[in-house]
Amino acid sequence: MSELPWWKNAVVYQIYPRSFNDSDGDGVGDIPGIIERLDHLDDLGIDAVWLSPVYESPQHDNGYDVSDYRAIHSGFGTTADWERLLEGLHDRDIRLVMDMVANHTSSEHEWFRQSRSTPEGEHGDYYVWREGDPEAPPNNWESAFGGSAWEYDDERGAWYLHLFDTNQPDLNWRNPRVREEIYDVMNWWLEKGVDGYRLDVVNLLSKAEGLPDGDPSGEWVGSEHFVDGPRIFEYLGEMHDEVFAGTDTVSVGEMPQLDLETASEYTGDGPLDLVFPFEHVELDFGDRGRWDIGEWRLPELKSILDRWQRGLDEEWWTTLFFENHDQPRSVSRFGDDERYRYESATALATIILTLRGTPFVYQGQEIGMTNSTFASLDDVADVDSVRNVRELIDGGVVKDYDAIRHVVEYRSRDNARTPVQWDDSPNAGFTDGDPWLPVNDDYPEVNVARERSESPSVLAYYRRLIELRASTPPLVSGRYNLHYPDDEQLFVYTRTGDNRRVVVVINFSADDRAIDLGPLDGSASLLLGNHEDVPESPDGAVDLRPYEARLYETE
Ligand code: TEU
Repeated sequence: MSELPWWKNAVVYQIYPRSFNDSDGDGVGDIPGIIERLDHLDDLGIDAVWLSPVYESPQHDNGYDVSDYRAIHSGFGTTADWERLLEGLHDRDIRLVMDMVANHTSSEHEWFRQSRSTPEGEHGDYYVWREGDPEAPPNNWESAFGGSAWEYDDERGAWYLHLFDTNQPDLNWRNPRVREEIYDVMNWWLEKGVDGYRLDVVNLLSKAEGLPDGDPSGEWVGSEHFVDGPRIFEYLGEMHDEVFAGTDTVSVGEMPQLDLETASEYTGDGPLDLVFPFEHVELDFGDRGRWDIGEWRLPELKSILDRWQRGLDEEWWTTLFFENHDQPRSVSRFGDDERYRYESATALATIILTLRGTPFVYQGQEIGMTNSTFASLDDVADVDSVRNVRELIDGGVVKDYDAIRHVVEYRSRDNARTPVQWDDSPNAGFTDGDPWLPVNDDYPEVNVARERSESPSVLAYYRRLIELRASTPPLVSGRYNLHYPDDEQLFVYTRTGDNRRVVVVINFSADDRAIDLGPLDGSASLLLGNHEDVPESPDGAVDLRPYEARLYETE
């Protein structure tokens, strides 16, 4: 496997620093807190950490609003702490992938302060400004967080574009100085030893010439004019040449509304190594899109994953994920977080860690953390949820919070952001203070300490699966083949290497299910399963229990 770049062999673990571990009792996670928990990552066997933004930030969007790209957010620690973290990770052979937010900055960034106060100055053209009637925004584009994507700035007497929060003005990528500034920042951290970047909303950098109105009936109005925009390949090609070329790093582009064909242009011979597609986590959108719950069925999930698995050519490589800091907890969403929490969390782990691609595991996923409860809108911290829900209430689409609470508790990004549950002490061992977002009530049952001491446990299964993946070449680079595509319960596929084949058999349902593994009989041996008492070799018809997953190896 030595010819593969490291990131094709890697399992990546995402840390959302605010919610990982608090070392100083202020209720907010921090870098020294991460350092205290490095052995947890080491035990898990992961190869790289993707660290959500730790740069200086007023934290309106928890760090995705950067006010100084070269400083560590004071609430998270110091540059010296960050250096200790890097060293601690590297000592354990774990790489560090930083998060780069290049589409926008915080409105408190010095560039934006200058830009709004001195239009004719050096930074005047760093953002997307339009003059005009203070009552009428320049076009009908919408912010991802609800409402117009434009804000009128009294100081400059002009509108600025913000595809996200009003505190997150979009940078003007047409300006070559802006592009250079970002590459400089990226190179600055690379010189400090980071191993790559996850690039926030990086397919939104190029906005269509003239900023034309979008189709008003679109799900994200205007997106056809800024998703994969006209100059995006030029910008990312330049970024590749200026930053990534000749380094042993990884680049992962986060890309809303990405389709498979465009994805294949971004990777392979394209400017990036990897992309995050979202089709499979939009499967359960309802009529009102994200702020509604739709029915989803297993054949549909399989069909989306299958298409992205097979990609367009041999070189194709993708990311594998069910969770991140923007997604609800997968066991609550796709599994059963009550009766079959262990079983369904491990079935999901099996999928993420045995498909073709680079798996990304989000903090807490490895212990089967679940969605939380948010009794009122005051309990919701996430700017995206708060703004969108307010808009739905103000627009009369829903009567009040109670009418949409079930959707918030299903979908809100805060579900992923409740503190990691380390043990059953107060606040789950996350903090000695008052946590910035309440700990999920289920922490006495769901926590790392308990998962370490109990058998079976979600954590132990993740650990074994990660180990197995690392020692089983077909699980990394083997060909992928789906069986039973239309079956409503079974998720079965093979990963075929040069002289070994792994068969993955999952009963992704809460019912018992028989499957005929006759063709495998005798010659197959069990590699791993998430249930006890599994025969070493399948013998014709096999009875699978709810959410049972098994991996067999055959010639
Ligand atoms: O997210 C981009 C993005 O598309 C999300 O806003 C998404 O629409 C939403 O989270 C629902 O899934 C990235 C970051 O991951 C997110 O945390 C930031 O808020 C956003 O960019 C702005 O930087």
